[in-house]
Amino acid sequence: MAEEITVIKSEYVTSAVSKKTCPEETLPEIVFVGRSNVGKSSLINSLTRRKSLARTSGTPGKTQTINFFRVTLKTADDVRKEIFFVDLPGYGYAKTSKTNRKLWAKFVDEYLSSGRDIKFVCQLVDMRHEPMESDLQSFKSLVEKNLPVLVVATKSDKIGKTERKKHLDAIQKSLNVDAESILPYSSAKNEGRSELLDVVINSLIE
Ligand SMILES: Nc1nc2c(ncn2[C@@H]2O[C@H](COP(=O)(O)OP(=O)(O)O)[C@@H](O)[C@H]2O)c(=O)[nH]1
Ligand SMILES: [Mg+2]
Repeated sequence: MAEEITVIKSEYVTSAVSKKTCPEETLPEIVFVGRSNVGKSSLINSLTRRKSLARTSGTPGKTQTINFFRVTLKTADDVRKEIFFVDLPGYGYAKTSKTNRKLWAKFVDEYLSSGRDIKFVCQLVDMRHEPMESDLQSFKSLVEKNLPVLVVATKSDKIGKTERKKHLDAIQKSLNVDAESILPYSSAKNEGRSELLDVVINSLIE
């Protein structure tokens, strides 16, 4: 393990607004989902070591498209792999209307069920708080679709070392997953980056 994975290229491909506007190209896909403002765009920027590949914002609820990024990884033994990172629109934005919420669910559901080569989904939750009802719903619907899910606990830099275990335990309990299925991540400090890239590479091999 602890293989050195490097991201040698990353580029924005497209923003899809329907199943039809997703890229025709097939590549293995790693998907990121979570509440607005949980840190999805920051995570993609951290993984690719790009400052603003995915736009980040202090104002939640902006991204209502499925954004595709083509990423080239290189393993320690110089094997190159192309994949898509897929940034789903954030859910749980309080100011969004019911109609919008339904449209979101339909669109995301369609994408997740359309038979694309999804290797796994990162369900992001804010490490500072217990998962909210919308997080539980999202997680449950991924599991129901038989998609492998990795829970990524974001903004880990905002939690003191002594408080970490308590917060991770609460998330674990609430989602009813093993401790190994939760990865603490800090985009600010790149904590969890090499671990997540390892999971990505392993998902391509299996
Ligand atoms: N301290 C800290 N702030 C973060 C981290 N990740 C994201 N943020 C901040 O949280 C806000 C929302 O992040 P963003 O990536 O746009 O969230 P998104 O809506 O899920 O894409 C921004 O102000 C980020 O700077 C992190 O790991 N640590
Ligand atoms: Mg975003």
